Amino acid sequence: MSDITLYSWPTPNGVKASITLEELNLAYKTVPINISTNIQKEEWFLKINPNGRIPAITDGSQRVFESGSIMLYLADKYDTDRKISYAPGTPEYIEQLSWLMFQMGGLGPMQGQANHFRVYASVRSDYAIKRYIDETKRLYSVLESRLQGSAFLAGEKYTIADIANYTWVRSAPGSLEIDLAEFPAVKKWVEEIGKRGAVQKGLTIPDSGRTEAERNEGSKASRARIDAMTNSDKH
Ligand SMILES: N[C@@H](CCC(=O)N[C@@H](CS)C(=O)NCC(=O)O)C(=O)O
Repeated sequence: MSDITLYSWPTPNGVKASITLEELNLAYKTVPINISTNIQKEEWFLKINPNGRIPAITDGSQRVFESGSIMLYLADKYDTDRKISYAPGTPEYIEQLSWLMFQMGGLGPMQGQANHFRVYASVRSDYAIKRYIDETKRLYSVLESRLQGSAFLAGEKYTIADIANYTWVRSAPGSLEIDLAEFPAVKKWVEEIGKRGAVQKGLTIPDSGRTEAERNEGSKASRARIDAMTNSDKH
């Protein structure tokens, strides 16, 4: 029996949790945490995630924070049919863990910094924009090599490792103007995963009141704002 509450917002990290919950067909309540209003820094929320970020879940008295640990927790506890995960102790589980950590320690932080400097920053740093977009693309080329020879990241089965990387990669054209045609196997994998009903539903949880097209328009306007600034790098 589960008693799950999801605290989230539809960002690349947030939807990892909602997609996983939807894939596992679990019942859960959702508490929207609009991160632009900083609720995630309030005292009550820090008791659920001391890092003051989304997503987080509670399952009864158990709190779980960090999107990667939420996915592992849900898969280890509730994916008894192994629909979206491999069983602990198997070589495939370690491969799944490796690609999950690749996203948590590499792709997420690097693409997050690329988003910051390209879309949200209050100064323009061409150095930082180039550094983080180049690194994001380098990580995509690692995914490309893997997906050239494997249907999914951990092997022949779609798993939480795919979900974790997918939510970030799918957002790159809209936020960073990265053309996925440069990475054909990654593009095909994104298109395949995007057809799944649980993925389509999870991407909309919680409702932010803005469509994806509106969010992408917002990113475009923010990039134009940065482009209009003078580069602040000192040489
Ligand atoms: N490593 C964390 C990162 C979480 C994270 O950075 N969440 C962002 C949204 S994608 C957030 O809450 N930002 C608001 C803030 O930093 O205050 C995870 O994977 O859960």
